[in-house]
Amino acid sequence: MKYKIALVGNPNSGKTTLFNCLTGSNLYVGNWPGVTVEKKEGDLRDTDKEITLVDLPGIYSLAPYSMDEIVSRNFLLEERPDLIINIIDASNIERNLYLSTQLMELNCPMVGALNMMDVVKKTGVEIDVGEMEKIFGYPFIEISAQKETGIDELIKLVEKTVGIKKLKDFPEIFPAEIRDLFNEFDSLIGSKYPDVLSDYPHLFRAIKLIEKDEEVLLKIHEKIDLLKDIDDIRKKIETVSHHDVDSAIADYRYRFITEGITRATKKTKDNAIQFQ
Ligand code: BGO
Repeated sequence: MKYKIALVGNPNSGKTTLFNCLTGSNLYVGNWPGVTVEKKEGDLRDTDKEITLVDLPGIYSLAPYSMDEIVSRNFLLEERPDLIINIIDASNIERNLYLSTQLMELNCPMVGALNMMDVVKKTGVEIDVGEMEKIFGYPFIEISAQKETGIDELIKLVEKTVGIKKLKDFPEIFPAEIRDLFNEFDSLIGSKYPDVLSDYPHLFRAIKLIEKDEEVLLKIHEKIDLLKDIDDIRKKIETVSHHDVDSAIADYRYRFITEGITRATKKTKDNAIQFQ
């Protein structure tokens, strides 16, 4: 069995450094089809399994505003990797976990590599990875790609996790009344527009339609009824959240992250620097 896994993370999270640590020989460098964005693939080292690691362009979110975001998200949606390694700059953990909350909606098994732990430890902050797993629903490993610590443990975790068919249920990021609206909208899409993005993960599809994501709208532009249904659900979300839809969705994600990080981290020194 051959596995294809993806390395996904924010720009400057240490992705290139980690990619080099994780891969041995057999590196393939090319371009993503149709664009001048570099594509790197390599075999995961020190494993008996056949695992190819694909380095996706660094991104802050799965919004389609840059070519890097479009390339990364199309790969995740169309190629469906067997596993995502989500690299997180742990010295900037809240901002990096924003992308993670979106990756969690892709129905793909995931492991979290908390990078820059050498920097974090110096600030006197400890991260409880067991607690992180309980809160976020996928396992985490502390690493320093630059100092090459935690890499063997990460490879073992990837080996153990890849190929697992039964996904853990990722936690609920949104409050119940918002989830109910997403579900109501998802049912409506399923019954009224069964051909619309039918191969997309459901929650991702619902949220991207509700956000009027540009790439998604391009695919449904002729469906005037659907656009009206999207406007209706947007109004309901605005009524419940008292915010415009985009801010509401982003706020819920950040609230979930902030609460999670408060539970999973502690300061061990008085002069510990606050996480951003
Ligand atoms: C420079 N710890 C520390 N301390 N730094 C790390 C770690 C880590 O675990 N991992 C990566 N870095 P990329 P993207 C640099 O290049 O892999 C550093 O964008 C410098 N360069 O060394 O490129 C890494 O692929 C001069 O830093 O990230 C790199 O995701 C001075 O984080 C930077 C200081 O890593 C980004 C740093 C000329």
